[in-house]
Amino acid sequence: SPFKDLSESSPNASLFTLAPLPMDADGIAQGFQHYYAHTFGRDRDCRSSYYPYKALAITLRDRLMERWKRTRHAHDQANCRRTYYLSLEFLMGRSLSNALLNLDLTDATRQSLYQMGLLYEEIEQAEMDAGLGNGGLGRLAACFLDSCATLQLPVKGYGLRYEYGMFRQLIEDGRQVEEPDHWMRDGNPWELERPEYTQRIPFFGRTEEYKDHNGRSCRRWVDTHDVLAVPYDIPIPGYRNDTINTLRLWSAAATDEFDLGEFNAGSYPESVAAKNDAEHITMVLYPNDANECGKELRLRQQFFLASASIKDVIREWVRLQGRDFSTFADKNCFQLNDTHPAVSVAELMRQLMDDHGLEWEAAWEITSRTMAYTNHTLLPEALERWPVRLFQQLLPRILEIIYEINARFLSLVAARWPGDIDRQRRLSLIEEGDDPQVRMAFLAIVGSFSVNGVAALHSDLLKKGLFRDWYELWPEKFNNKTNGVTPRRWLAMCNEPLRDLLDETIGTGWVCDLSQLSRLAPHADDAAFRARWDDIKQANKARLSRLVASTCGIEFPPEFMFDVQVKRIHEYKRQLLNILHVIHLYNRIKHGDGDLGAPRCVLIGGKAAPGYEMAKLIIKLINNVAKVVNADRSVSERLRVAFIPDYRVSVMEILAPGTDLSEQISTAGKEASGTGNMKFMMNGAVTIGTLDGANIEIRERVGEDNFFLFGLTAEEVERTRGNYDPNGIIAHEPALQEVMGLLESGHFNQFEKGIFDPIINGIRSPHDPWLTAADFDSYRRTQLLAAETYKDRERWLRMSILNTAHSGFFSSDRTIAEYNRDIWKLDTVEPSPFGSW
Ligand code: T68
Repeated sequence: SPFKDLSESSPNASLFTLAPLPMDADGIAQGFQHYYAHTFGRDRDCRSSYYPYKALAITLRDRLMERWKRTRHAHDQANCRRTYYLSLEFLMGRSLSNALLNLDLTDATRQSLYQMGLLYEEIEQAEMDAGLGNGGLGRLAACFLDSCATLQLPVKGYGLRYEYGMFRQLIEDGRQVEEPDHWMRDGNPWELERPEYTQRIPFFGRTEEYKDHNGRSCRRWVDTHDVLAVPYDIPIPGYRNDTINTLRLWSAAATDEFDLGEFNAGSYPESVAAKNDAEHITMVLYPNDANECGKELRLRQQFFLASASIKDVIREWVRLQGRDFSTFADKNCFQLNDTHPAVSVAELMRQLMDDHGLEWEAAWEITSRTMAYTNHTLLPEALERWPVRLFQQLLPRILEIIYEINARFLSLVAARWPGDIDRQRRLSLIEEGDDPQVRMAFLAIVGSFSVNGVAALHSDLLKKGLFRDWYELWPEKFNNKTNGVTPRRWLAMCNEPLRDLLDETIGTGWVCDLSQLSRLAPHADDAAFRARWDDIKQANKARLSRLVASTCGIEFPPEFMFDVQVKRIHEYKRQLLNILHVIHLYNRIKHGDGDLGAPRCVLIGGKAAPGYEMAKLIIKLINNVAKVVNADRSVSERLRVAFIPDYRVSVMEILAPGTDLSEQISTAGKEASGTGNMKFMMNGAVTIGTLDGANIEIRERVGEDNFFLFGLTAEEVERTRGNYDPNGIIAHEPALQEVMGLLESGHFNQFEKGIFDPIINGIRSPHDPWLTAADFDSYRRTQLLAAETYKDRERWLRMSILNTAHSGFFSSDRTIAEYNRDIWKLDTVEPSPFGSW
């Protein structure tokens, strides 16, 4: 191994004491030139924007490096309690602009590049999004890391270094086509490989009993096929505070003996195949945002993350504290981002018992005081279950431990509710049946001291519905943590003109204390301020418009109302309701009826899971409707529609600032929280939405006059089930009837007969879980009100300003402060001074 310890040489301290690098335009220029010319060997003939980007990124990374080391050192010195955020997804997007903002180097960099004849705006585009997530859950993890670093909390993220991130979405003939996202092909300048911390992760094999040196009978996992987990660290800079936290991503690699055994048996190709198999674990992100598909590779990913991360934490524990685990639970906390890493509960038990010799009781005491679980969905089809037989094969020792946890837990249930067999069946970690399943959410709840939902309504519904029995058993575990988003990326970085106006109006303190935005509220009454707000919104709309023109080939006039819905395509999110309303507007314009309020541009974007046929058909419908609407001159002067392909973090950075109306129209009770809703609100969009997820809290804060509410409540949705009659509703509502008539006539699929039948049948089905027809009329009327309100410029601007002013609560700094107050209980840690180590 090239990572042997030094024996003779002993490097002196000066080797580790980095001098602070210059943090000004000249320093940036020097670093840039060094890497561009000396390291990459490029000159003026090179026209690619990639090398300037890479030279700049490394110049910045150099400036992160010393602060990063000082932060790690301070955490070690403080011997502080720490949290590990375990997540299969971190949707980081781009890092360059964020690093510049947080290091306060944006202006210096622009200036020094400009002097070298380069435009920053062009160079920043060369960075690929790190799309290591599906949507809200992965982006939340990224916002949380930013807030933890900004609040100087000792929190480390653990995830997987997928070779391929979220697929790239192309639209061909109106349909989604997926292309692999080989985002690291040209390298990733932000990562630091750490092969010296490689871990071995066991799979397959069998378990056996043996006697330890005290004659105690123990169990162990043997004959395993091991895979190496190699860590890569990504720096997470806090906002202008010198703290740099770490996101550690694991990459799978084959062990040496993997090939040797086979090689000696004379079958080299087989040995390479086995190697491939090991390395496939972190090859690709699973692109399903809701329903799980029970694939073995996915379970391998989950265990790989859990096992490697726990080993890493224990390695550090032993390095700093030795082999005494008695205070481990006081000093360590794992936050599980949904059930995806929930196998950690059993894996921590295994490592404590099998690798470190603890008894069951001691190991359980530690585990159940260390784990905390966040739930992100109420949809029953999204609840993870794994076939017992899969566990048996892939993770036999883990299954044994899960059985033992279950046995002990069920005897506790029996003692509390004697004879209540049905309750034991309901609460069992194992769902019985032809193909018994492990219920991962239940494993997470049993093993955790905290269980939280992500918005007030969602946490409430968890207690009343999905986890009712559990709440009855352990009410003290349950709590709410309403989501938030980082105001650095989602306001200061993506909306520079607005940031400057905010700085000028209320000072700069809002960036780290977003509640200060409330001081904007009085300015909503100031006509001169509104005019400046308007100018900024118009400029941001012009930028959005250029993006739509270049990616969709459709002109969006900035004076139209910009109505935007971007999120994963899912039936419960009801992109369909949106497009039905578009069809309604089209129909009214064609009939020359009455006033529709302001003209509008409707933009929809989002990816469908590759196997989710209905979601893909909805994309096709949106594109077909767009084609008809945009091609009709009589319509397109009042209405335009576009589907923006490959929606991702860097696209949202342009959309949020340029949006007037934010569509948050899920069937009530289905969207756990939403976080796009918060990004739009911060940037001065007004929401049209149902009483679902965090919309409820958004409306509470901005006031009912500044929010367009429609639709059934979650309770009404539940009551409607069983006696829902969409055909009756359609027959009694002329507007909807005409929309259905157009759809059913094949008006949007003239040459593709019958393709939308599944959509039509869905809307007309009394079993439609999303109640699209039930909410249509309320939606239509509320949309009309929004479009009329938009025409009253002063009124609308006031609403827009008040939305930003009351968005302070939705900062992820507030969310993280609550996680810390109620769950993590960490002390803040300042980095050690320069040169102190
Ligand atoms: C989202 N969930 C919720 N899941 O839908 C959203 N799922 O309401 C909430 O705001 C957000 O989480 C943050 O709390 C997801 O994004 C996934 O992406 C996902 C991925 C894999 C498997 C299951």
